[in-house]
Amino acid sequence: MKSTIYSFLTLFLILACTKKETPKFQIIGDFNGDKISESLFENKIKNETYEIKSSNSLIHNFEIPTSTNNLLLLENIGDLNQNGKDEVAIIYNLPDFSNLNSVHILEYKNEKWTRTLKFSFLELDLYSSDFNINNYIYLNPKNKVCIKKYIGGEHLDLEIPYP
Ligand SMILES: [Ca+2]
Ligand SMILES: [Ca+2]
Repeated sequence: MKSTIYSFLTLFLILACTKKETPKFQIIGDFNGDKISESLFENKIKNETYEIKSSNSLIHNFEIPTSTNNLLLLENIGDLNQNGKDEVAIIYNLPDFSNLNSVHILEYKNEKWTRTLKFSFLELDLYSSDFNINNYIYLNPKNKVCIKKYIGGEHLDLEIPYP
């Protein structure tokens, strides 16, 4: 009886240890414009190296620069330029003590992830309980892309040209 309990315990421990790490960030959208939703999630390649990987194997991975401590944010912000592909916002976890960080907007173009926009952002905002990235980049009623940019100590809502 005792050995059976030990066997179960061992099996439980093995299962617990081999359980896959749940990705911290996982989003759903149509990122390649084939009208089928896929997921995007962070995936550990090795030690400190991470990538953004898709459930659709046709979408190539995006390696997160090792100069960062991975991500603070990964969000689907919708199809800003209305070309059928959802854009992705990412914020890197920068190993510095600065209050300033940047929002990077990526779109999947010509078989690779391309940065279409980058704007400055007050990192403290991210820790506010009502933080929503859709207040920082959005379409206005005229369907123009707007960003809330942190510049000169204040937030400015700006309409900007977008690719
Ligand atoms: Ca798709
Ligand atoms: Ca798009």
